[in-house]
Amino acid sequence: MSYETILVNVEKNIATLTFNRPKALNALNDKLLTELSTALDEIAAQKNIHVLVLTGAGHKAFVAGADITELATLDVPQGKRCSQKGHAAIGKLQELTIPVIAAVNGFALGGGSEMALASDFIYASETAKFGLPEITLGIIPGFGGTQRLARAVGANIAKEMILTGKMISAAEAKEIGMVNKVVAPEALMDEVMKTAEAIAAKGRVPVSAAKHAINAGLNGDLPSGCAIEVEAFATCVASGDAKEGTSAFLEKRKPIFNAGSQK
Ligand code: CO8
Repeated sequence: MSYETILVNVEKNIATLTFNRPKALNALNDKLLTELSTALDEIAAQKNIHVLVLTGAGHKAFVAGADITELATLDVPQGKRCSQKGHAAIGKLQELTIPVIAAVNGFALGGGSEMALASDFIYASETAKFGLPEITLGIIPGFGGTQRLARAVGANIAKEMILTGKMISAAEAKEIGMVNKVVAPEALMDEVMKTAEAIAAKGRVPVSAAKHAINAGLNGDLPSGCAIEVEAFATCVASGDAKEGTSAFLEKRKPIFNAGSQK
């Protein structure tokens, strides 16, 4: 399916979704949120896709936030609907059973940082900049930033960033634990793809079970998280992936997972 505001490309079991409004630094407008939600449904339905990579078109921005031209005209009910629509799309991203890697290639501000935070982890180019500048616009993060940033980097750092609205460099984002890896701009997609391919070569069942157990556990206490892990582990042991992984070890060969869905 083709879209106006995003591009979706699938190669070797990895989907790349590119936010594609470069003239507006890939700002998230209403149309983009609708298309993102539809694309995520399509990606979830394709069992040959094992990893999703997110990035932004052009060299300047990942996503420079929600589209301020649309935000400027909202009243209270419209503001609520807009925030809920963003939460629904970004929540769907987080809930995908496949891993999502954000390749942040430039500005990731407001809704852009919120989108990246809903991925499973972030790689960034040295030129990337992160921030939740909403306070400067007289608003607050409305696509999950108050929740996901605090969970990712701790409440104190999240409060400082959200209350000042300051931008931070990719290196600072790595230092606070928001970003896993920082590389030269020209190396970003190669690095992300290397990691995506490493994950895509693992079994789909244990990859999604591990993601589910980590995410679900973070929303509750330790005993509940451990109980979720027990269930997810039990699902894995009976899977073809476990059969292949353990047989390969015992037969002293490399495992071949997802044989039916490799293209
Ligand atoms: N929305 C709409 N257009 C944008 C946005 C945006 N967020 N960001 C940049 N643009 C546009 C600019 O208006 C400009 O358009 P034009 O060429 O037509 O004038 C073009 O992109 C290029 O931008 P600049 O000329 O400003 O480029 P600079 O290199 O000078 O600056 C910056 C780059 C620093 C990224 C700057 O553009 C900027 O500060 N942008 C706004 C960043 C921001 O405040 N983001 C947060 C938005 S609010 C948000 O995300 C809330 C999410 C939750 C919403 C909940 C729903 C209710």
